[in-house]
Amino acid sequence: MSLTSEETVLASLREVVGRSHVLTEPDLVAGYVRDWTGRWTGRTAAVVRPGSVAEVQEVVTVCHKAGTAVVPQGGNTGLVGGSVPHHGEVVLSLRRLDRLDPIDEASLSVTVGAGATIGAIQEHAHRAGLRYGVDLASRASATIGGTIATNAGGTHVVSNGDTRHQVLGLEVVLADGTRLSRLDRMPKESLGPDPLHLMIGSEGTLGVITSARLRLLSGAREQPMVILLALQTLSEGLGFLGPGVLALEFFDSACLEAVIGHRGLARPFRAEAPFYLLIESDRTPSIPDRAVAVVDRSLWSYRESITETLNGLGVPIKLDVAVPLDRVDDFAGAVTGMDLEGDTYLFGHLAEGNFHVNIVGNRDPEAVVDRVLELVVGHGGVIASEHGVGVAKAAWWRRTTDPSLLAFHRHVKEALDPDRIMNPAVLWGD
Ligand code: FAD
Ligand code: 2HG
Ligand code: ZN
Repeated sequence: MSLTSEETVLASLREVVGRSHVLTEPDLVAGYVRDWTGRWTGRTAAVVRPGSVAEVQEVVTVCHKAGTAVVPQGGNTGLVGGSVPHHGEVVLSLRRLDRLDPIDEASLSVTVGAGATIGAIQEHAHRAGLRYGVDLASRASATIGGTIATNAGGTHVVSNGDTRHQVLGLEVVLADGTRLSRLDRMPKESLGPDPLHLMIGSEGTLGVITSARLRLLSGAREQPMVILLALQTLSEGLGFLGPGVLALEFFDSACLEAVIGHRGLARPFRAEAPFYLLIESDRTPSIPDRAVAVVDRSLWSYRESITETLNGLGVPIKLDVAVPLDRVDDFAGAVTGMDLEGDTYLFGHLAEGNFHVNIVGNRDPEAVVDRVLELVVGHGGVIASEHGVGVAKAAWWRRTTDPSLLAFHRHVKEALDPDRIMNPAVLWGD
């Protein structure tokens, strides 16, 4: 943008949302241009904070007319570099759209603004004796808009499904400012394809999610059983899959040592093991004699504090991948056997074959990404399991997506965002 056109755009944006909601001072924008891990820092002329759907429409229309690119942003907890402006895009923060409508107990659903956090939605549901099905350690900041845009998974996919399974209706603003709403869908409809489903997992590249109607689950669970086991192999852990399992999570001994050393958590086992398994279950699983088990709700802190702990050790290179369940041992062995010129940590959502491969200390992220993703593809896995593609895996996504499917994605992008103003660095960027 030339300086004159930048000033004109900023003046229009101030008219739309008010001067105090167009942030331009470096210290005010700093938290919006740097990603949660610190791996990516971008730049922006402004962070715009609309307070209503109408304002979102006007902001997007101003940017569309000026040819100014926009990065929608929720809690900025994304881990693939998709939520920050890489090439000077305007940041469109949705955090002020945080309304929580009253819960509809008859249909077990609730409509919320895109900026509502997962934690706030969970509390709101809990007060009515209900639950929201997706949970993740970033719940205090991650927004419903961001989790829909990435189709976030989290810790309870094995029992509740991922974010896609919770979405009953959406409202979005498209790249030209048009508002589409399907918040009021009937429980049964057969009215042709629902175009708004394309927004789930679109990572801000097709439009801005402004509201969502969510399915809620009945019966707040008071005290499911939480068990921590030491394991020799991951496939041993998969043996616990079955009725009543609400979560099946693993981490390796490097993760355990890190959380003990840096978070002051007590050592849960005397003997060491290569892997640890956390099971949350409605029923008591049968535990083999040779496995050591500890039963306590606070055990979740071992698993949930890994990400924050690793961030304290350096800027981690994060690879969120999944392999078929019958390949988990092979993959774990192969990735730990690689010299990635840094410290490798493995943890993830075992029930889905998900691995969060984190490498701390390596200074060549591109080379590490290539080597690990090559291995994932060689094991018949997926290169992005729950965090999205972002910029971190954009080239790999284009290379590994079936050509006919990629052509479909290209048609959709060209139809909905022909001027490429919606988060251009993500999926299609360099
Ligand atoms: P942001 O980071 O702000 O944005 C993420 C992407 O969504 C960007 O591409 C952005 O452009 C787009 N976007 C955001 N809001 C909108 C909107 N309203 N409309 C259109 N596009 C939008 N992820 C998991 O899946 N499972 C986990 O278990 C998990 N645990 C985590 C634990 C920690 C400690 C941290 C820091 C992160 C974790 N994450 C996890 C990653 C992250 O929380 C999720 O990716 C989450 O969905 C991002 O939500 P957000 O509101 O922060 O989105
Ligand atoms: C988790 O499962 C999150 O804890 C974060 O998806 C994963 O930090 C990571 O790599
Ligand atoms: Zn995860």
